[in-house]
Amino acid sequence: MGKKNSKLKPETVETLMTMTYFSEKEIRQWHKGFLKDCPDGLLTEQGFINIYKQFFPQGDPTRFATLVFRVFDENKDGSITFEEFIRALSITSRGSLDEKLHWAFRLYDVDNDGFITRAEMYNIVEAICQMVGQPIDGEKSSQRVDKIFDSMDKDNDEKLTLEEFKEGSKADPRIVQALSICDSNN
Ligand SMILES: [Ca+2]
Ligand SMILES: [Ca+2]
Ligand SMILES: [Ca+2]
Repeated sequence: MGKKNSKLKPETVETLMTMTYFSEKEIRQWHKGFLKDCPDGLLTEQGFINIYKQFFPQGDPTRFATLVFRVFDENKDGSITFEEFIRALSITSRGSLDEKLHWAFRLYDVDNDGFITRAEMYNIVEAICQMVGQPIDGEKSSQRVDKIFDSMDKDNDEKLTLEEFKEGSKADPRIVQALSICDSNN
């Protein structure tokens, strides 16, 4: 398995160039870095969590990293290939607002049923607060999540469609910065 992934075939680079916003040079550079961390070409869930831990030493990013992992792992086989990695990276770093919001929607929609529920929204916000080491301030934070959820849920059916989520996020960018909800001081 390792052999197969250790070198980027020219046709793979071609495909990735059409599927991402990266140049050939960038793709090759990312691939080099990817192989350094994952010599067999596969990023596991634990490896993914460990990367987050380097960036958030003051909190516990395990839960959030696990949630992000499932969005990266498109075919749900339990590991991230370089192709999956670079596609997600392309959207989250250079994608259009619509692409980023669609990606965020998939993150929030933990059970993949095409809707975000109130519980799913709490879940993400809590995971983010844990990651930055800020215990969620129960009442205040849930009030804030409720407020965001209610303003997005135009038809009041207690679930957000992709459309509602996109419209709501454009009207209130706070949701894409869920971090602000952790901070009980503002
Ligand atoms: Ca996979
Ligand atoms: Ca859902
Ligand atoms: Ca709705």
